[in-house]
Amino acid sequence: MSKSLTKTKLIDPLILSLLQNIRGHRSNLENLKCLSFDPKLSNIISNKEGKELYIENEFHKAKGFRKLHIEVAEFSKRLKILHCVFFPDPKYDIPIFGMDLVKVNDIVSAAIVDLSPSSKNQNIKYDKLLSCIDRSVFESEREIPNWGDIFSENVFFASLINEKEKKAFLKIVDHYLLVLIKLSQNVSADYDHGIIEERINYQKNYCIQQMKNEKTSLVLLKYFDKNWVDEYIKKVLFDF
Ligand code: BLA
Repeated sequence: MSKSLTKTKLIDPLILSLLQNIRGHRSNLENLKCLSFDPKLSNIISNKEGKELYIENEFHKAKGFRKLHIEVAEFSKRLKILHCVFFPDPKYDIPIFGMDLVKVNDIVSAAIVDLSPSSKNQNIKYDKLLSCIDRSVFESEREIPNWGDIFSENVFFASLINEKEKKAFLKIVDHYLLVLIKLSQNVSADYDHGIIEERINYQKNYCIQQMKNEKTSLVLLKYFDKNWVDEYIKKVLFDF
């Protein structure tokens, strides 16, 4: 049996806490099912010296969500990543949950979480639930790059330096997920083609913009050839 990063002690404690939290919320979704995916993509391992690589992917769907993706990755034993996007089913008025945590050695250089708009006339009701979070403990909030116009006004993006900040980030992720799960439990499917089409286009645009983040591809290109990376980004991370 292959060794699993998330089932051994190898995993970073902050990433493990986030992962457990996300999985806990995911388990509250109605009609949760595994998505069938190429098994070659669920566990990607290389032990080449200096180029060690470990990627674990989980793919599910649920009522209101076409794809719930969690990825845990470790590159060359020093770069650790937790990536998660919950893509809503376009029939439902549910925002896109996205988070990314990038840890280089012991520093969390990037911690980002958002419930991003999935249409123009999004359920405005969730704005207030997010804007009330306390950001006062964070010393290094970061500026969203240009491609990040897909994120909501309540996107959170910072480097995490101390334990207090790491705990506070965990709480923010927990809160955003709680809001997401509640929203998804109170919403029913729409059948208006115009609305559904608009939501599809929003998800396309979300993916197109995420693909402009060269930092994702630059890491992968150190371990895989360009074709593989392009396919992985288009089909696994940001498909539409
Ligand atoms: C930044 N993403 C990064 C960085 C790396 C990765 C190395 C630079 C860290 C830094 O700026 O401090 C790499 N992220 C990856 C890789 C994967 C990954 C290899 O997920 C997966 C295999 N990125 C996302 C999602 C969001 C996101 C879902 O995948 C947000 C919801 C955001 N990542 C994001 C942002 C930055 C980033 C905003 C900073 C980019 C910048 O400042 O230029």
